Amino acid sequence: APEAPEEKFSLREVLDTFKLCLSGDKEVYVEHYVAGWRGLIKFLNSLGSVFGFISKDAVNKIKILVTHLEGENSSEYVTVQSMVKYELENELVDLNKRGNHPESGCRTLLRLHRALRWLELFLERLRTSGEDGKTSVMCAEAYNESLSRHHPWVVRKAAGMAFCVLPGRPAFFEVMNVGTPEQVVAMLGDALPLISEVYQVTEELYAQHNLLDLP
Ligand code: 1Q0
Repeated sequence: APEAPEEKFSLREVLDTFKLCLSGDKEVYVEHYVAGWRGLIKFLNSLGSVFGFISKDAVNKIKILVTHLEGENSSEYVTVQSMVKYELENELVDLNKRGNHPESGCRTLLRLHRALRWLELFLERLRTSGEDGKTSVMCAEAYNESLSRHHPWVVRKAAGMAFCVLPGRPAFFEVMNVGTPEQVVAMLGDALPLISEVYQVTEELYAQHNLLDLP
């Protein structure tokens, strides 16, 4: 049966949402950040049910952020900058240990932020790899250099097993729905600086406010 069009992943769409993420004065719009992740999760889901435990957690995080975006204080959640300011000033963040605010925007977005670093490293490897490059190895290396240090052993183990069943580079490129491998590589070249800038801006903001280790 043909896929519903809205379920079909397109790398270009994701690229466009990440383009919209940064405002002129380098604030990060939560709405577009969330939309970018939605697109990526679509992609993840198309890879099969082995990735269900990953996509479930990501969907959960997105739901939490959407609740803030649509809640009574929605105007405080327009950008990551305004969210950080609002939640810190109103003591809505658990800073040292988990407590009354397990669903703060700050700690929730931090999890996605760390995953964005994984994405950046993975896509960079994908972009520069040869035709016979192994996506499972690229993915594992990117993970080990970033997200893995924030995960307990059992999650690292499960992630490692999931990486093993990733499709090869050609199939992977196909799912991206862009065109020839050369066109995918070109588009990755366009996308990476954007993703990287969104990551850097968020990283600096979190570092400034000492939020990089939120429980
Ligand atoms: C393509 C293969 C995808 C592999 C994704 C690598 C990430 C592995 C992460 C596995 C952990 C998931 C289980 C839950 C962990 C949570 O404990 C953890 C911490 O949260 P908390 O509340 O317990 O403190 N959660 C996280 O670390 C968040 C992880 C979110 C991962 C979202 C990954 C979405 C992946 C999208 C696929 C992108 C494909 C790239 C190619 C597309 C081209 C643009």
